[in-house]
Amino acid sequence: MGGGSGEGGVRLFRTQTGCVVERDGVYFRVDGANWDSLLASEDLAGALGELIAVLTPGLELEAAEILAPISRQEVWAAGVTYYRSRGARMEESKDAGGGSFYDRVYSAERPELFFKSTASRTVGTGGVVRIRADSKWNVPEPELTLVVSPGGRISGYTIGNDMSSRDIEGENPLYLPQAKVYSGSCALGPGILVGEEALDRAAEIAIEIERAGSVVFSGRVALTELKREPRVLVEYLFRDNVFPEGCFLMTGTGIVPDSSFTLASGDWIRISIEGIGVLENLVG
Ligand code: DO4
Ligand code: MG
Repeated sequence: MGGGSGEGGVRLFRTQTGCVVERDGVYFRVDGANWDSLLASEDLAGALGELIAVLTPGLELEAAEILAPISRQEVWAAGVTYYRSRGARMEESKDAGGGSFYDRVYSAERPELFFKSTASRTVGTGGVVRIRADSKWNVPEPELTLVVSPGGRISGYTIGNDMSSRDIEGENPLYLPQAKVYSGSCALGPGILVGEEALDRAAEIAIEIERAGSVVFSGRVALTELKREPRVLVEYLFRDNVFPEGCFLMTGTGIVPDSSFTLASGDWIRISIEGIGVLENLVG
């Protein structure tokens, strides 16, 4: 199977034929389970444990069957949470006078949080992410992404790609929503690693971009470089906001290619985090 990581732990997948749970490399199809109801659970690990206790294992799951793990949830994102992101934003916006905003937000108590996506703009593993037609400088942003319950609990983790138009963002920080939110600007997947404690906080995020059979960019960063605690990011997001079906919160990028790099149509982007799996997308 292409979707799971085959490692220990429980992973939940949204597929063309319903919800599938993987536990220690064994797959269970959870007939009749509703994705939004599962993500609204305040104890996702417990709910899945009860469901699979009465199911027979032995299912095969093809990577092509896997859908983006999102239905009615909103996707939000944190920014400038790694030192590398702070430096890259200051550099790209220096002519617009935006440099000091990024420096200040990196060390401020309140994090940068912005609305990123809905299901209609989001693709899963194997899907096609897009470059804006009016942009010439584009990068993927590989990000650990929190799956959060309506009560603000971290139910699990997935991989996110916060596709970004650096020329639009760099021209003026007020253009951020246009640089970040457009059709095909977000990828999530492959599935959800269930449980707040399930993630090895010493794990790394790795990315590889392949063009015409050659790797044109690769990078990795340890999650220990993330400046802010995931729980604190969630706490700020939930201040005066309600998420009846839960939500996703991208935690920011620690990998930014050099200024000479831009994505091209036909590139393959592969982002991996140990324990969660690999999110693979074609640039359309
Ligand atoms: O402030 C601009 C966006 C930052 C961002 O998306 C990131 O750091 O990942
Ligand atoms: Mg980002």
